[in-house]
Amino acid sequence: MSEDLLVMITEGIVGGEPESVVALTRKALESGLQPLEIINQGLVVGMNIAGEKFAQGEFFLPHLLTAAKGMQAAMELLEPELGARKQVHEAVGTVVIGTVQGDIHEIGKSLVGTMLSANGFKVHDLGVDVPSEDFVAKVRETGADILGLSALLTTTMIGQREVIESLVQAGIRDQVKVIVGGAPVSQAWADEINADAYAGNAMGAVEVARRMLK
Ligand code: B1M
Repeated sequence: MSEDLLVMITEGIVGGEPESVVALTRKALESGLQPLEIINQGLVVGMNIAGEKFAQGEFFLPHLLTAAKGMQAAMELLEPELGARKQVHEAVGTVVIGTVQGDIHEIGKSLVGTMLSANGFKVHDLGVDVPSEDFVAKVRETGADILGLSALLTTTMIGQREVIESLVQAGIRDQVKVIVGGAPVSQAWADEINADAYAGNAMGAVEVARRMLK
């Protein structure tokens, strides 16, 4: 039954049916499935299939947009369940996060921000297509412990290096730990651009962030 629901959520994402994805997500929560199970085994599976179909020329941009719409609508239901809106009395640490300039992929970055926030971090989410100078300014303003840089395109990964260089130029590189992530990003890339860490997914980012602040 639960597995059927997850398959139906995946199909709803791929089929471009945001309303049905929301209804099924609600049903999945009511049936006792955990929010992270719904995300990783239902929604993300659908997003990956949509991405593969796009790469093969079977899907076009509007298909990706409706798939994203479905996932974002479902996330509105799931975020409160992840504890993101829980009152945190004493933040574990402060994080500035965003998707680098030229890149408008939002969902993965938002999921990372949500999971950090659910785990006690104070998160300042700058959104997508964020210029290097905005990251630098926000790190300065907030005195952030961690800067999270997301990039989903091979052509925008370079933006992560640019932000790190901007931190160096601003003289604040040693004041903040930089975590990089996103589908084309790897540990090797993180090493190459002198990031402090790479995380492959949202929970990985939480673990890395916790370890950094120990
Ligand atoms: Co785009 N897109 N897209 N897209 N899109 C990809 C990324 C692509 C792999 C699809 C494909 O061809 N198979 C491909 C990139 C190829 C490449 O460069 N290697 C691609 C392309 C080519 C493009 C355009 C260039 C298409 C075009 O215009 N011709 C264009 C670029 C626009 C731009 O940014 N300038 C484009 C546009 C779009 C939409 C706007 C239509 C839409 C985004 C809508 C939105 O976000 N509001 C979109 C979508 C939806 C996708 C796919 C299908 C799904 C992305 C997603 O949301 N996944 C994607 C294919 C895919 O990834 N399978 C694709 C779900 C999300 C939960 O996962 O974002 O990977 P993800 O995040 C994960 C991890 O990566 C990691 O944790 C997250 C949670 O586990 N992570 C971090 C992410 N950030 C992190 C930061 C961290 C740590 C971990 O620390 C700070």
